[in-house]
Amino acid sequence: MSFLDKITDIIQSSEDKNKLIEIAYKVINNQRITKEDGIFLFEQGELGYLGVLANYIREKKHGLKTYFNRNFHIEPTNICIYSCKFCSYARKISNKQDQWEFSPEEILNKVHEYDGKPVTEVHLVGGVHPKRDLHYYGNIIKDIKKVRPDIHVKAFTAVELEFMIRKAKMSLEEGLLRLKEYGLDSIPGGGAEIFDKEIRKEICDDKASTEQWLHIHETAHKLGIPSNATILYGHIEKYKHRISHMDELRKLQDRTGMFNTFIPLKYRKENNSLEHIGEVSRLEDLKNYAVSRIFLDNIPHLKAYWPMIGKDTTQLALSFGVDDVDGTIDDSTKIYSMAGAEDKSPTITTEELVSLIKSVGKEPIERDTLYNELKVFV
Ligand code: V47
Ligand code: SF4
Repeated sequence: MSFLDKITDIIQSSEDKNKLIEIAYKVINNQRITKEDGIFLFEQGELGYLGVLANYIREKKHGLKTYFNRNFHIEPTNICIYSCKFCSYARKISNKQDQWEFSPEEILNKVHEYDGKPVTEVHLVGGVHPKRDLHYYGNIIKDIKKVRPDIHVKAFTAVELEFMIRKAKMSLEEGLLRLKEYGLDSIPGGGAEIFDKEIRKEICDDKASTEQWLHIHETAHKLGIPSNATILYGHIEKYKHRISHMDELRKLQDRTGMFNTFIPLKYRKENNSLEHIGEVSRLEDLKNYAVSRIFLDNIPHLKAYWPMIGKDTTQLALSFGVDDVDGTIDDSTKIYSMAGAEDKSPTITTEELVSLIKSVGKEPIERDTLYNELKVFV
């Protein structure tokens, strides 16, 4: 059965058959879908149809390859000046309960725990501490690189960067270049949340704005620093806000081409002030991955962050457009465990990750942060 027959079969009974077929034709012919098409897919696309379409794109781009890396996370502090309503982990500097800050020495000790282990990436993100500037964190990166010159440092969301550069009284370009000199290799995708101004005002009013987030990533790209992008979905946003968010990313990527991967982050409700709105279903997660894969034609990879959605949904997501499952991570991230993520103690061995991927018929590939293939597991 051809791809188009399969699609036509699935949407036999749909009233919106013609529009769905038209979108499938666009995908087959490598034509970009419009924002209206994207919203239509969210509203009218049946899950089977979306899965077939997203998987078609995934296999065209990557075949059965499924990427992961060996990484660990360090969260230097949960002290934060901002008050994002969805955040379960941040504490004000005056609120000592459940608050932490690791000293530079303690951070280095954590890096030393991986001496002799084949990790390739450290992911360093945390709260926005009122007293720490670019040089404080830059020196930490420099010391990490002294200990592990081979390791890729992916550090600081645009929100953290905006503050630490401002605190150091530098321009954005100067600040990013200085961090690059200290050893920063790439920027993670956090802090994007949702770009729509009204929704952003509602859930994270006081931190770096949409314009600032986009400008920081674009400037980083121009200076040769690649990055990732995220969306926080499943709270008070509507489908049109998700599509507008992705549209901003798609336009930026057309200009720079330096986003590596898009990471949808499902809102988790425990211990934060949006708890009353609940969480979206697994089906919604799969739908969101699929539409993301179909809409974002120019971002090469789509990542399911397994500690957030759990290992089972991650396996399913591999047939809904996802080709990357992040990494071994280790038991060191609290952002999600405090918000009620599936995995309270997110660590997985390479063997487990490999078998999780293989057991759903995909091919595990160990990658580095920039998606160079390091090892194929046959
Ligand atoms: O920006 C905070 C999210 C992000 C909650 O680039 C929450 O490889 C859900 O960006 N429910 C930071 N999400 C983490 C991040 C990230 C994660 C994994 C990989 C990469 C990468 C980046 O965490 C924040 C926010 O969107 N977050 N609280 C919550 N309750
Ligand atoms: Fe601070 Fe980040 Fe939490 Fe917002 S999401 S309060 S910026 S730690």
